[in-house]
Amino acid sequence: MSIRPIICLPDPRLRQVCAPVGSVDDETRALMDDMLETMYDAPGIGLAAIQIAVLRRVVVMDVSGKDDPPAPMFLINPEIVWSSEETNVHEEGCLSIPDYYEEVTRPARVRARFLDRNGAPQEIEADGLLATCIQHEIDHLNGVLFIDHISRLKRERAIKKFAKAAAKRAEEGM
Ligand code: GNR
Ligand code: NI
Repeated sequence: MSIRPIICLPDPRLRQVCAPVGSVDDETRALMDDMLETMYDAPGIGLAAIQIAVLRRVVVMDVSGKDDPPAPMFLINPEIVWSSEETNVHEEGCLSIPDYYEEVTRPARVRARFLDRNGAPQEIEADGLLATCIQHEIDHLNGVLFIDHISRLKRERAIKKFAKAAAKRAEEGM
């Protein structure tokens, strides 16, 4: 297992659409083990493979509380098959948009279908933080970031801030 570097805004790879996993094999499981270690190290409650520059439809999550035992989840080719009319507002952050937080409105409950670590089909119904996190992660697989769900003014401000920081780093590196 190893911790992999997390790519950040404005890296254009974050805007790519990820390809489905054809078969869940040892390579997929090794990728998920690296993702889980990277996520716990960050620390975060979810991580999509695209965030470590692997353009595959693979997600790991753990929304257990800090005083609870770890509860890792592995989602391959996840899809939302139902979402509630009722919405929920939750403050979101993203390991690929460090130190930036905004409230996002999303469906309060969703049902998701995915393949587990063994390639077996699963379906779960989620609410609360788990529902928010699943939607945030599935967005990543489609090149969508949580800032795409906030006002255009706030989004453009955030993008500009990260573009400036990247330009400054590039300049310092020259
Ligand atoms: O660690 C994370 N916390 C979080 C908080 C609210 C809504 C979504 C998230 S996911 C985020 C980790 C991440 O960037 N996953 O893609
Ligand atoms: Ni994220």
